[in-house]
Amino acid sequence: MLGKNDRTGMTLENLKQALIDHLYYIQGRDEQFATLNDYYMALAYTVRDRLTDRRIKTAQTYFQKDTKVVYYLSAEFLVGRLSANNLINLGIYDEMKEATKKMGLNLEDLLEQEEEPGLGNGGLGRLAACFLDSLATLEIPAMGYGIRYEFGIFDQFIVDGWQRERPDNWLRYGNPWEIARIDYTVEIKLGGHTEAVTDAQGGYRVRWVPQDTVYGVPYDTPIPGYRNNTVNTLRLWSAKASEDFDFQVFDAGQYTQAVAEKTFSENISKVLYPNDNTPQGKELRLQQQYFFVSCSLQDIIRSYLRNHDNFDQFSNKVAIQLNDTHPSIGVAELMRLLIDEHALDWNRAWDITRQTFAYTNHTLLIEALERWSVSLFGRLLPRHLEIIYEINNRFLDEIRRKFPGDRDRLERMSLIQEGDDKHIRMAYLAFVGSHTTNGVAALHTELLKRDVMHDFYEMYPEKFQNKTNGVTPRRWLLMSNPKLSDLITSKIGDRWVKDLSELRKLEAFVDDAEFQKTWREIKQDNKRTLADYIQSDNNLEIDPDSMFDVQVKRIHEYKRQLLNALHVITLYNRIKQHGASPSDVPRTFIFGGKAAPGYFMAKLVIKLINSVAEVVNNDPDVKGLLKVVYLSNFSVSLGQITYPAADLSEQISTAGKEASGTGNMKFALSGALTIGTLDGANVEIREEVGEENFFLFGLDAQEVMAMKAQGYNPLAYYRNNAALKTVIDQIASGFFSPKEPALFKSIVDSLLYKDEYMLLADYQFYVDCQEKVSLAYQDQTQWTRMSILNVARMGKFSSDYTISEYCKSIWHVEPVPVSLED
Ligand code: DL6
Repeated sequence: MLGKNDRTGMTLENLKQALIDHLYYIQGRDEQFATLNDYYMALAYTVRDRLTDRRIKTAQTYFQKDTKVVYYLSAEFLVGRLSANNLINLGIYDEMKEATKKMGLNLEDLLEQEEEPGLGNGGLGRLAACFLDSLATLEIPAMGYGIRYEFGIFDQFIVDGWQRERPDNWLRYGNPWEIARIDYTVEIKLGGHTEAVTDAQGGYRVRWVPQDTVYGVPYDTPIPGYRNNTVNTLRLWSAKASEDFDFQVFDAGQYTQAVAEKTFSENISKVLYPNDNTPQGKELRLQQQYFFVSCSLQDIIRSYLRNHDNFDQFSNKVAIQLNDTHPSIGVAELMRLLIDEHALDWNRAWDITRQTFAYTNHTLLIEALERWSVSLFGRLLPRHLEIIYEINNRFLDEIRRKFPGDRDRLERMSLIQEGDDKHIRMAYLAFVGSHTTNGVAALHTELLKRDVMHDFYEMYPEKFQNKTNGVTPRRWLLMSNPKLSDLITSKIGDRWVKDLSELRKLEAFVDDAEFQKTWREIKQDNKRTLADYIQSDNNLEIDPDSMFDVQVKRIHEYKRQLLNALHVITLYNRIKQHGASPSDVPRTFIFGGKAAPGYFMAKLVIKLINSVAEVVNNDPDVKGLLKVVYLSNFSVSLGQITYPAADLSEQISTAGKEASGTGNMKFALSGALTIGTLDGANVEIREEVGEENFFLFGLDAQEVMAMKAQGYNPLAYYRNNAALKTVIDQIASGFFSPKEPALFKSIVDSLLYKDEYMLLADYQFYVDCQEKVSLAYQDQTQWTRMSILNVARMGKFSSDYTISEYCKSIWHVEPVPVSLED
């Protein structure tokens, strides 16, 4: 029977034997010479065997039952390290710990060997990973499709306060979790031209004659559900040259050129673009998007046709979610495949396409909405450009019928932005080509409807839905905060792991002094763990008794790390001027996050934070009261020790700019209190945890817009606020950069003369609110109470809940349990 034989058994003895076998037969090592990495690989293969059993059984079940399957298309999957998660979900973490111990090894040391696959930039990619975990846990037939980047998000290191980047060669030692499925390789066309042909029935068809072709090779990673038999698949595509060499060039004696061209086509899956919320419009990026989308759609059709001989049931069996616009070329590609390759007529193909796709929007930043230059697009995808023009013509006709004579509206809603340099608006294509569009938090969805996609909302209000983001409780509580998890389980049982709303039961213990004490001790332990990490990585001693005030996320002007830095300087000045006051709570300010390598202002903000740290950390007058730390190379793994150690979570974006945020949820789930604006999911977090347990400050989205409309003048704030003026003057005069006094001039100028993100308007609200935080922190009993209530009321932000809502009202899919019995 599956799962019970020696090869895949779950007993301690089975696991130990499997480790030894894999070490010997796969790694080719005996115990005497094996390195830690060899043992890690043996462990990963041991776990993978057990997953393979279940993965095959899962696939068979879906096939036999001909279930509807959700396909989640995403250019990013930031899955984090897999080993511990897989052990936990399989329910063999403790057995493996024992088995490794018996072999004289420490399981945690082995788990540390795993390279983290950095196949994403931040929130969007990590959300996709949480969703995969939830889909498998909820037993939903599902598959993730993306790109197997050879180089993930760059490694960040800090030199003299500046961010430096190094390529992330994560596949260097091999990846034991993936299996290449060469048999499912597909061919992708690029470039060239189209021509009209007549088919056998005398009908008119279009043939795409490409300039190049490249192969997509799938690599499968198993995604197990929590303690069930479901193991879904994440299928990532790697580009492979279609011929080993171009034989014509080769025959002409140009051997090296022939090889170089081969490498060139393999560049498609070489590297992840390191931009978060800022698309670049580069040709390689469009190639990447088309490459993985076409591979995936061909694969989906192949799989569908195993059980069907026509497309009548396609949208009843296939639900495809577009994670942002990155895969939105899928709308045109599915049309092309159905019309050109499977001979469907336009209307039928269009119905199927729209009933199959749904689109998630993840940003309100206008500059982040993807647009492709028509000329670039037409060069790479000539057939798709024709299809998009046809979709647009029909769509414009629809608008004309509904709003006769409204020319401005036609221009505003057209999929093609006219002008000297025409562009395709990918968000509009995604909307028009799908049955549902959703935002990722209630406020975000409202702003989409009211503002960014208002015309579309007027025309098709029923197509808009909200699906507030969530995070998986497995990684973001059970795995990253084991002590808190154990405490919670000891009080309310372990059902919360699969049903986070169970955490509400913790409210019964909120005033229990013993429980509060243990709660505090656990936070203290987690703070010590982070302090130890900082000691070894930053060579900096921090005090676990100080308040850990943490802002970790991508560095972006709208996220306002700079506002946080202004507050640090304000406190520093106050202590320098007046000495420590009784209300001063010792604080450690912890920052972390990567800036896009080409984003000058974001990199300058990192330099400023590190320059402030240099001054503050070396000034004896503030010793014991203030410390500033920059965590380099923030990642999923580093997040796992950072969120559980935080006292205060900084969620301070300009209202109306952060679509949702998910870090805000991870912090609160580990008992940090939030200081935040009414932005993204902060609004709903505050509603859930109670306004008395959340530190709110700043303008709301309406006020931001109104103030902008009136003509915002940041200089007035500077002139009328002495403390703020001092801070900005210090930055401007080189107080933090004595060797280069004008270093931060662009930051100062942008604050004083533009202040796009309204830091100065929010500054005093923020400083005042931070005072309230300090006061609250002095009453540790009250603080602990608030911390417990934050955790207890986080049920809504489980990605299990989010996914169950997608299943119910977008995908219309049901759980399909998998049995291991034959
Ligand atoms: O929905 C996941 C995540 C949100 O939590 C963030 O608020 C949002 O900024 C992020 N959006 C993007 C958008 N685009 N790109 N590329 O990363 O999505």
